[in-house]
Amino acid sequence: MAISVQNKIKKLRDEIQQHNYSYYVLDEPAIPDAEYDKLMRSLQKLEDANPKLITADSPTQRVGAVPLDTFLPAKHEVPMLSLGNVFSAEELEAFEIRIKDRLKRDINIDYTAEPKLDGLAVSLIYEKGVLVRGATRGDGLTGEDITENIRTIKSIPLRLRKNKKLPDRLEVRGEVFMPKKGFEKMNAIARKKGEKTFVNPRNAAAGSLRQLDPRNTAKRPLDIYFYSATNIEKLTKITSQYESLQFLKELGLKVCPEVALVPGYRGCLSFYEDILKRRDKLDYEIDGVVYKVNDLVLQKELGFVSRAPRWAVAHKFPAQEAVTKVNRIEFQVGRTGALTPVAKLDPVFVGGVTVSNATLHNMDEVQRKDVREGDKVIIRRAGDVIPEVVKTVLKPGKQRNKSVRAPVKCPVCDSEVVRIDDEAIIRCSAGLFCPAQRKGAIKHFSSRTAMDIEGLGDKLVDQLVDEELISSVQDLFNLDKEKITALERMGEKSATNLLNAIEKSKNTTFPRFIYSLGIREVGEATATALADHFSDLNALLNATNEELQEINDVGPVVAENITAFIDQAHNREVIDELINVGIVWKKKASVNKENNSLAGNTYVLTGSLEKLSRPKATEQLKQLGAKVTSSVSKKTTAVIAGANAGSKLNKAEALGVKILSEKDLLKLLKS
Ligand code: I6G
Repeated sequence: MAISVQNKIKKLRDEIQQHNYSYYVLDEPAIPDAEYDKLMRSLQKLEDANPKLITADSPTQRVGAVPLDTFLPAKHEVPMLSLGNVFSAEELEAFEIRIKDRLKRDINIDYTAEPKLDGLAVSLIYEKGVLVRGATRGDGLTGEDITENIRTIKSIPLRLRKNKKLPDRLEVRGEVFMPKKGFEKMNAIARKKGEKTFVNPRNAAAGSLRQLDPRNTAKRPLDIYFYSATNIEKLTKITSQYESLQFLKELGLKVCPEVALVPGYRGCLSFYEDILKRRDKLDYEIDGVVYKVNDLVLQKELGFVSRAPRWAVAHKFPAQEAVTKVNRIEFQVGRTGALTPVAKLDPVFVGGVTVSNATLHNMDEVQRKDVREGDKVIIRRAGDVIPEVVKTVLKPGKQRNKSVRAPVKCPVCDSEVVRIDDEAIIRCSAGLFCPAQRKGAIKHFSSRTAMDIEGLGDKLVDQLVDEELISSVQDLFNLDKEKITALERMGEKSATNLLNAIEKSKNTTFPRFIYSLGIREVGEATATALADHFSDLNALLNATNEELQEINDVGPVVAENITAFIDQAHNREVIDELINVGIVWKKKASVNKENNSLAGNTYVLTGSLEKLSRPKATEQLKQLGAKVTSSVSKKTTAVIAGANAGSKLNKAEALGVKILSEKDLLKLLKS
């Protein structure tokens, strides 16, 4: 019997919902995007032909076509409270002492720990598994009904997955945010169109959720992590916070993958330190960590104080923005000759360090933000990223200096400055004649991810170039020990160490060598792709533009950069000299023949390794034929976990993937 249209539609919806779950919650897409789009198109076609069968929870029905006049008030059945804050380890310890005092017993307390997202808190209500309302927090008692906008966020299920514990009515809470990558892409497009940009992802998320026309919200790259279900212990047999988060996941609601269960306030502190270190690598902005007593019975016993739970606290990161004065605007010349405007500031303490320089990126940014010498500005420091000027804060009527003009001569070598038509960047035209570009090229060449010359830091490169001991990368291999020893802050021992490190670097790999040449837009991944494609250096040096473009990672611009580089006689000479001084690497074919013992195995590295850096471990595993990836799945052979391993280790445990220590890794590499 032919299946009815109704059944076909149901089957397609179930299938799409299952793929959404795999993609958003498990982070393990089961099919390619094109296949998913095909399913969506089939469903859309069937619904177009049978409009009576359309239901509000169909995946085709995310975006309503009618703009609202206003947002209606949405009363919260259970108030959306705020969280208390702590700013130091001492305050956190005091938080735990308060809890134990209140409980009148000295027991070990476990906490859930999760990043505190810098987004917008929302409350969603599901009735019989179907999303019926989405609301903002508002004043905690009443928010705004933003159901239509919430429905457009693809990672929010319109219908929950079937579950025996699912109550008829369930309220869940979470934080809507805009991933950093999406934010940057959206701002880049707005900039290109001459439209207004958002200052930060939080403002962008808030602005996007407050669109009266849901079709606008649908265009914004919003996402969500859920962090609680209201009154869950009354409705289910769940007894802990951690279990409740697992329950949310079972229902198809996305939970931050970094969530961990940690013992005592000391466990909280190591979680905090680890996340703080990795903060910039996360694709979402966070401003701290939230800890919650894991045991729901203890939570109940602790209760609330002035609209905040006694059993939870936010441990905030140090401030990341500060106001200061721009004393001067200078132009720094980089490795590729690009002139970057840099604001020289009155030193200011921000994000845990004192900052006296902030980048203005390029002249377009200087003009757009209209930053002038003498202005008060907000500067922002996002972890290890170079601090940047966000915007000016001007006093009305205050006299200002003239606008900054782009220099016409290179501030380092006085050569002409050029601007390529469609680039925002201005460049010094002198190439390696310019000492700043020479220094940049040498710093790049010796960096950890390139030739990895230990001990040759930026300051020493500056010194060596300024003292005219070197003027190009190949000069590093002919350095004179006596001359190095005579440099300021150098001794015989440091000079010997440096020369040994330079000697050691001669044994390298083909990808590192390619990367170290500093060809524009050839990063580590492209260098590896080039090394995989070409049998040896000669093959690469004789490659045509067309052949280069056959490589996965190489588009027309990169291919053009590579051919322009290898066509220059000067660059050929440098490469010849580097080979002549003895730089070598193992040939690909012989590596495979010699030892390919890990072929077919896939490893994930997480946490910090003591004996080997992560890039080195990756390289050595690859040399033995293994694949090294960044995400854990059932297909992963083993996860190698160093100190402070976080979510990847948790995921490996959950999936039953083998876990190896650094010691195991070293054994594996030796064998
Ligand atoms: O504002 C919040 C952000 C994150 C929270 C919160 C949270 O948990 C991860 N949890 C609670 C209980 C509250 N606010 C009130």
